[in-house]
Amino acid sequence: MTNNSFEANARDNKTRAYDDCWLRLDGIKDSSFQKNYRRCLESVYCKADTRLAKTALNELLSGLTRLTGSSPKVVDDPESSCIILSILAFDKEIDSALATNEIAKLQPEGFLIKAVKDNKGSKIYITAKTDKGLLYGVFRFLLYLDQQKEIGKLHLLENPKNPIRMINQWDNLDGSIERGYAGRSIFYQNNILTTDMARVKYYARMLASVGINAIAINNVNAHKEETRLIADKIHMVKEINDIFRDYGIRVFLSINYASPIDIGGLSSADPLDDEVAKWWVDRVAYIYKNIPDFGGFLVKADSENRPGPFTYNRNHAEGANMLAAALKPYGGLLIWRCFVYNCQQDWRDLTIDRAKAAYENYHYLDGSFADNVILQIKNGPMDFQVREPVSPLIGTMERTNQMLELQITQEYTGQQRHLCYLVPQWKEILDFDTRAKGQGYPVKKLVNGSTFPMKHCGITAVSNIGTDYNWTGHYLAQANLYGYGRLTWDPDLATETITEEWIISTFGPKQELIDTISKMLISSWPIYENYTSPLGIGWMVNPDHHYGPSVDGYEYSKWGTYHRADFKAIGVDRTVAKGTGFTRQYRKDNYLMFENIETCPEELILFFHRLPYTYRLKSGKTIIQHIYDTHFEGVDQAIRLKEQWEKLNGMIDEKRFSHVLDRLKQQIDHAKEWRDVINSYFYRKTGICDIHSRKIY
Ligand code: GCV
Repeated sequence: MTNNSFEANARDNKTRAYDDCWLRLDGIKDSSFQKNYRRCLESVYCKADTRLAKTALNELLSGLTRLTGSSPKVVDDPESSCIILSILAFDKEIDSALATNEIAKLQPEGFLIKAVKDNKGSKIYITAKTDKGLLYGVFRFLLYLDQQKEIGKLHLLENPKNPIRMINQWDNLDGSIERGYAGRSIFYQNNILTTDMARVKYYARMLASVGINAIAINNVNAHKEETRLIADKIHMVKEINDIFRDYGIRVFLSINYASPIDIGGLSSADPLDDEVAKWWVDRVAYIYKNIPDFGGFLVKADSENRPGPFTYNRNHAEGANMLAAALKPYGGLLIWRCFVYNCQQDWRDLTIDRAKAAYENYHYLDGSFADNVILQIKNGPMDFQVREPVSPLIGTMERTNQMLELQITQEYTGQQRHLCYLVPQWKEILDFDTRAKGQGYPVKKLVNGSTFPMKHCGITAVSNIGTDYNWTGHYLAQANLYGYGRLTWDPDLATETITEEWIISTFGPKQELIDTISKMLISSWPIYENYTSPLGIGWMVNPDHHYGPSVDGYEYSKWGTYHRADFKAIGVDRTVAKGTGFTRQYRKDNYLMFENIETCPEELILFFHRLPYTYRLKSGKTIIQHIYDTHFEGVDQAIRLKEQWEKLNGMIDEKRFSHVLDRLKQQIDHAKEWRDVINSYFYRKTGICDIHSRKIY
């Protein structure tokens, strides 16, 4: 690519319309900083010419142009001062400039970025073992510059800590998005591809810039039109794959388990039926003929009325392995979701506990899955509630590939109308000690394959983006997508570090902005929890769309989502001693911790125990008083979020300032509704007054 064409690219108005995110690369504002390193940023040397190396070079050139205001030149000889992009073993002379002990530490997707000063000038090496690593190195370098950090100190050696770092789109071909809160699908409209593929490309850049390397491009609920993606609509997948390939992202499809019936003309989808297996072998061959680097399938089977192997009395290992065998010759992966539970429950039946379902359906199958099957396990045993314990499946399966599933889209956490920054929640999940082999085995060390050997593993999450001009509906919800990517790359990064990075790339380096927005973001999940669901109870939302309070919305329905509040007590007893026995699904230390009311973490106490409203928490408050207090406090905190933001008036452009302000105002109104509905419900149920005599309706 010539200098001219990347300049044209950088000027592309369409692209500019999308870059209202952390990739805006607004410029190195501090002019003295700019002056010191100017020369180094003026020339780029790159011999590697694979597809991804070209992407890396183009990203570097256009990124530097945006950052510095002028375009660097591509040089044929490494000059005295320049940036050197290199893939190891490609250019021996360049390799020799770098320390061999460092190079030895690089893994295939890792990179080394190093500033070296010699008597000829200063150079910056961006080096990797593969072109993919090089691309990640370039993005890290650009975002590092954007952080206004000193180039002279550049010395970063990073390897991703999770092999698979994935995104799940819940996009339907008609353009709708299940649980989408940021407009329509960026991929599809009216059952065909969008005309705006430039936006898809921009999304690929955003994802690659934080290290995402896989994406499932359609909803796990795959219906009629989506089923055709593996048949006459394969060209749509191919076109999307062509874009993601250039950013090192493998494309997966969510499939319909009943495809052999729905589009194959067979009478069965029984995984042990030879005709069915052969149908899939042929289908998969067809897909790989069209898309040789296709990633594989993501499957939601026997879940929420979707078809699956249970229809044929087959277990899920039998169901998954048949598909995995078809994918295996091509290196394809089969990602199988564990979100399987009885969704036709009777609330009167106290013998069923939905929380137990995933473990009951999968634990006994440990060791029976093919080596290209990965179980995708939601973080909690229920469904992305504001707070849940970690799923007991994670840490108790020793011979099965696993992936953690998180939800970036804010289905139960304010639907991108409320500010709810989820990085602190994800950190808690990743740091939860599963006790898999004793103390010191947190979730992050399970899903990266370092506790029990796994051939494939990692983290995935449901995306929160759409066609909204700002990608995520609530502008500040971009921080969730950014933070998710950074955490999948390195779950050990501190929340504060990720948050600060995002703020600087998005709003600039002004300290007051960083301090205020960090504080707002980091406090927002506990605030949301305060005015919504107390003590791990969950589910007190309006049915179907899940927005807003309805304490009994799901209480008498078929979904297994009960809090069982009556006039005396609230919560589900999940102990072995008196309840459903869910606690026993954990490793012994965790089982005992949750089982015992004294050691059960209080924020989850009503998830595990059924308690009278007069039960005293460690704070000395009764449960009922805790409910009242947190709901009043949550609203006050939401008001303070708005006040904090208002102080930034004049420091942020008007469009973003007023957009966020507007969302924060809506949040306050809605928080008041939550407060009043919850407090009134429990006041009327219990007849117990608020000791502070505040207004309860
Ligand atoms: C894609 C929850 C959501 C559903 C979602 C399902 C799942 O039940 O409400 O919209 O379906 O989880 O994760 O499969």
